[in-house]
Amino acid sequence: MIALRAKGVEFETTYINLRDKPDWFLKISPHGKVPVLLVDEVPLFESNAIAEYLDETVEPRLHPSDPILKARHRAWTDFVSDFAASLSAVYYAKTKADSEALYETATKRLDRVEYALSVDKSEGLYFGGDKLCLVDAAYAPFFQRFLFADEFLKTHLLDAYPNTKRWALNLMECETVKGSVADVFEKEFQANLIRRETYVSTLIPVA
Ligand SMILES: N[C@@H](CCC(=O)N[C@@H](CS)C(=O)NCC(=O)O)C(=O)O
Repeated sequence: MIALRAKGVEFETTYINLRDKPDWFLKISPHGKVPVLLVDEVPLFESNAIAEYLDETVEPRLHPSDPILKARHRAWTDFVSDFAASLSAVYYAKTKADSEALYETATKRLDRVEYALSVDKSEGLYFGGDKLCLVDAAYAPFFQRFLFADEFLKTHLLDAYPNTKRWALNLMECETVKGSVADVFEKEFQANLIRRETYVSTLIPVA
């Protein structure tokens, strides 16, 4: 969604209930997961594959043109699944103790992101400079979720990683990122945390 918005592509979004996936969706999504991008009736799946397809076909390019830098951006984009899994484990934990026990892995992954920023980030607000790149598009959704949960969990995990924290906060201020989620995002995310009986959901004041 962020890559589509960054490129100014016209697209239509259909949100589905992941707890009750419609048949038409199961037919087009090989793993039953979102996102899926339908291009001329052909379903593309896996965020990175979708982002790469968009980058090859639509201007402006969000990957750097230099092949070495592009390979390094791709490598950091590949790391997002490990990174996201470690942060989501912290806020999906069912007890305070379980959540805190997961800080260590999250810290190791944050350490790698801090390293990525120190060696491969361009000057500017985002990973690729003052314009979003595909590394930004890959990480932003996970920072969005973690920062929402962390308002209540108060892990302070990002405090030890100043470059990561600044990057995450810059992404949260970016209109392309902000507009990439539905208006009900926070409400739905909170409902998901409650349904999963997470520790963090017990800390969120009832509206
Ligand atoms: N590696 C996939 C992961 C996609 C993924 O895990 N999507 C989640 C939502 S963020 C999903 O559809 N979960 C539903 C399910 O697994 O049933 C990608 O990047 O596209």
